[in-house]
Amino acid sequence: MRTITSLIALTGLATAANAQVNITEWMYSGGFGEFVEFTNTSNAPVDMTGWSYDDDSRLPGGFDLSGAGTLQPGESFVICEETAADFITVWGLAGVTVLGEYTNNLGRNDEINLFDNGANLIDRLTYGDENFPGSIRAQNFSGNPLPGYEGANDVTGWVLSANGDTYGSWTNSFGDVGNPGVFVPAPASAALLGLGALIARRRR
Ligand SMILES: [Ca+2]
Ligand SMILES: [Ca+2]
Ligand SMILES: [Ca+2]
Repeated sequence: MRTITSLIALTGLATAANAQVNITEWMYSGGFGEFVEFTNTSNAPVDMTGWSYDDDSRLPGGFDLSGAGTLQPGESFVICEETAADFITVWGLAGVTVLGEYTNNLGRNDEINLFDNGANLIDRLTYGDENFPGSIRAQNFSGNPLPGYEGANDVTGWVLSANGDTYGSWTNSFGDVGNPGVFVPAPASAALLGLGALIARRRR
């Protein structure tokens, strides 16, 4: 029995160590509320049972992400403040897991925290155009990471969605622009463009 328990513990550890789920998109305010997207950026499935999210504290357990089930490599899911059914309708989604009606509130300057089933912090994005001058304000247009910025907690490497961009963004029925439920990493050239914009801003 002890051996079995140890084996399970070991397996759990191995899973957590290999688990790589990242914050890949967020909108703190829009015509249709707010949302956050998470993506399995590893090459192995990740069971989200026991994982959680919070943007009001740095403590695990704020909002349960177990409902996301097992995420296949490259698969994304979304959490939002509206009902999941309404979110799916408004954005015209198909085959995307949406966990709705969370009671947190993303503000203009805030922090997204992702915890695994062992209460370990897996990813964090601290953002805000007021706290980080020159960074994006993800209002009505969601934010997306430039290549290499997933998991870096550096919002200066995030860019706003634009209709038809390389992230696959579109406009929902409330006029919000984003790409919830799919994560298409930007081409490496986008990093150069982003860097150019940063340099231009610093020169000004
Ligand atoms: Ca908050
Ligand atoms: Ca909000
Ligand atoms: Ca996305």
